[in-house]
Amino acid sequence: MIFLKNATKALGLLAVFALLFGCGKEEYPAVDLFTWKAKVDVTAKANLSVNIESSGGAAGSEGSAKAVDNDFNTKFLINPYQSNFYMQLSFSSPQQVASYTLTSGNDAPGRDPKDWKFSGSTDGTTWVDLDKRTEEMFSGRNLTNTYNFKNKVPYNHYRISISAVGSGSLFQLSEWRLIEVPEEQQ
Ligand SMILES: [Ca+2]
Repeated sequence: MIFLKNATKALGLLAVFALLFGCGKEEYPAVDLFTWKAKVDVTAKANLSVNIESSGGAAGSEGSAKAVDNDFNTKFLINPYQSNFYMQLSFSSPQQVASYTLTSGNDAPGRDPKDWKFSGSTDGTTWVDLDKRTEEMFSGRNLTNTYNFKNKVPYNHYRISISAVGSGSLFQLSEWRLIEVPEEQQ
């Protein structure tokens, strides 16, 4: 009983110290609720184009449309993959994209993207490099990795140029999503 009483006293003292010195107090950044904008997945507003298509066409069972259908259980597959391969999403009005996700396929990790660059363009001709990744890995199948970077400019076109896959001569991807991130959240 004495031990319990002492333990209770000790806990009480700890609680007082915590209150006095602010232990455990959460710190939130100042947010103006009137101007705050949420991060938004804008993929559905865009049109996808690719420079290498699946053998069954864009609308085929493993065509490029499957990379942006918001379904992790469908995938885009090309055979053979070539190192000049890219996918492009184009918007009718510019979007301030500063994050994207890639979701690995259901099988064969060697077909996952490994090296790539992510670029933005206003006119679809002149490109600005926004993000570059090398030796990327997916730690599981149908697994989503998120890639964040800073970008203040709203672009009409975004392109991911995949210069290497894990191994072999095929490429596959379950999903590619673009996220609009307001400047104050970057
Ligand atoms: Ca999909």
